[in-house]
Amino acid sequence: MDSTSVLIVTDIQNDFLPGGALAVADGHAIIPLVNDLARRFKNVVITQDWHPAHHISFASSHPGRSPFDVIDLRYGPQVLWPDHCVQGSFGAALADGLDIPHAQMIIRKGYHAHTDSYSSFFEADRKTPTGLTGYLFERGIERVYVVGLATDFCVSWSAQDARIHGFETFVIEDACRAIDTNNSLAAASAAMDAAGVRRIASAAL
Ligand code: VGL
Ligand code: ZN
Repeated sequence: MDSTSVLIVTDIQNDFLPGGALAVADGHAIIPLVNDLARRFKNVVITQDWHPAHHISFASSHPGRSPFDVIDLRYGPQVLWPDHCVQGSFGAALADGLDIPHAQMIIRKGYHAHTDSYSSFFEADRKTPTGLTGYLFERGIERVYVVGLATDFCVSWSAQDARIHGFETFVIEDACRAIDTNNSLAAASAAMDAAGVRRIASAAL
């Protein structure tokens, strides 16, 4: 891929793999494909979900609530999750099988105790930037390809935000897996289509 394209490898961390705290079904299955795709990109950014203990997105922080409940927070609806990707924990580490030594940047997100961050561009309040936009602009990036976990949360929100910033944006669907709670995958797919995100298969690259 030319130097104006970037691959964003989203949240391929132990907690999102089978056996992890917020396991995405079949999440491990994408790793070989992601490694292969990454070799074809000069520019690769890796993202890492990175929460403090007692993060606001954890059901355990809300007495009486269970994982996958949805509550209203000051910035909108928030799905509550099992404790996951706690800073410095094994679950937050990048998956062992990920083999992308030439990745240039690892961006962490979700580190503010009171705000979640699915997207690698904006936190869930939709206005606090992570800094990734400036990084990509300064690098002259025009096209963003997104892979990883999970399709219906961090991948979808990142892809929609990439469109907001004017990047031509692709989600490589066979290099992603979904959580799919409360119809979230269908909703995310429709939202990506409406935002002008192109959902493609790796074979089309
Ligand atoms: C994610 C739920 C909670 C994701 C992160 O990476 O898609 N999903 N935190
Ligand atoms: Zn998270």
